[in-house]
Amino acid sequence: MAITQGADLEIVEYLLSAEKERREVTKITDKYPNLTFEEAYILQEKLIQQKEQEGARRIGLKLGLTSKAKQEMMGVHEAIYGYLTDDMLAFEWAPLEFNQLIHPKAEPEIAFFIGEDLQGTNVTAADVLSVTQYVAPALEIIDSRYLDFKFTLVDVIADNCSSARFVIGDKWISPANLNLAELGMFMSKNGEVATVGAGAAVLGHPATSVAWAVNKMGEIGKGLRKGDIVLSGAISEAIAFQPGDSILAQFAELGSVSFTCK
Ligand code: 0L1
Ligand code: MG
Repeated sequence: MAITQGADLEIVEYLLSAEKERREVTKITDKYPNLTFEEAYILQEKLIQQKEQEGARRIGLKLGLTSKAKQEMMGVHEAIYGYLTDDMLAFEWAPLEFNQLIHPKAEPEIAFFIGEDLQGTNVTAADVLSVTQYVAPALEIIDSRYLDFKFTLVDVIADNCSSARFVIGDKWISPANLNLAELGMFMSKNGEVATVGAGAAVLGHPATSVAWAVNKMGEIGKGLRKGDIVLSGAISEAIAFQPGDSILAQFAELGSVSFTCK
């Protein structure tokens, strides 16, 4: 163990207070350079349990580092996952308050609404699609608690994969007749196109990304539950925004999702 007993709660408190007080902190591997992946996921779990004790409810999962470009940038070959809680849910009609965040960025994603429990270690993309009731356009707002958004893989896992908020559009449709890999998307800021991409940017297919997370969770006896929302991973790079900015992601066939920031 790279972290001693007691240090885990200290780390959780360190990250949670940074989030609550909206301030950047130095990454935890500066103090614990030998932290392992397993320990980072344990820290993430403890952080979410602490949020639950404070009244939050787990409502799903998010994938991170799902593009080859981002994995290469971080020098890794695997995606990561974190949890969504109900206090992260933001709405198209309610401006996002910048002063509740540190240095947010928006990423376009495809959200999956899971209609049946799904657990295992050999789960395929087809299995994921068979339990997916709907897919919908989504924007994730990431907001790393670390200084300048700089971290190692274990840092970001412990920080619940930079998750902060997410917005889901109002068009929820069955994935049965959609080719999610070929689904095109552009994201704009204040009416100007900022990024473009397609579903295939997410590990080849967004359902493959969700299957990866289910298998990874399966190794520790966890899985998806009926009613979970899953953000399958970013279709393009994230873009930073400021008060006064409007962000929109427009997906072919899936419609659009947007928010404004005040
Ligand atoms: O959701 C994401 O893809 C972000 C994962 C963490 C990496 C980052 O904060 O850029
Ligand atoms: Mg994301």
